[in-house]
Amino acid sequence: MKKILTYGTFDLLHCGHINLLKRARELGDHLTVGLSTDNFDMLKNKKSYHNYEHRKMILEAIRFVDKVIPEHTWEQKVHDVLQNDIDIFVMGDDWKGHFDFLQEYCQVIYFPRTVGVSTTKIKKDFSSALNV
Ligand code: C2G
Repeated sequence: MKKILTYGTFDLLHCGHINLLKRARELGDHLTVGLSTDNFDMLKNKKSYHNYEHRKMILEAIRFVDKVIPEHTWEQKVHDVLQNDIDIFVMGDDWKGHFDFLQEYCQVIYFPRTVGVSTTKIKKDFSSALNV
């Protein structure tokens, strides 16, 4: 069984997230997603609209996602790769190069980001539409 791993916040889920999850899952037989906890989001200077439990529920409903684990720290990736017997680590290419150190443990693939959509843009578009 070829096992895939990726990480993210996945707030206000959109087609960019789905494209990433779909392509990741299509590389193998099982996709684990390391979902950023609310505390880790703060370390990433992010404030999610949906809390961790709701973002987890939403991800677990996606047919491309087989398992969701919490992402608490930047340092847990090697442990997660080894503990989950991961073959391929995947991220969008806005992270290109950041996780090459994992090549010692698994294949590392960066997929092109989906252009024109982001959680930040969704929030901005809503706030301007509501003139807030
Ligand atoms: N993504 C994408 N296209 C977009 C938006 C996002 O391919 N238009 C990808 C990102 O590159 C990432 C994944 O979707 O691989 C999740 O995006 P975020 O929730 O923004 O994740 P991020 O905050 O980048 O967290 O340790 C890694 C971090 O937790 C990554």
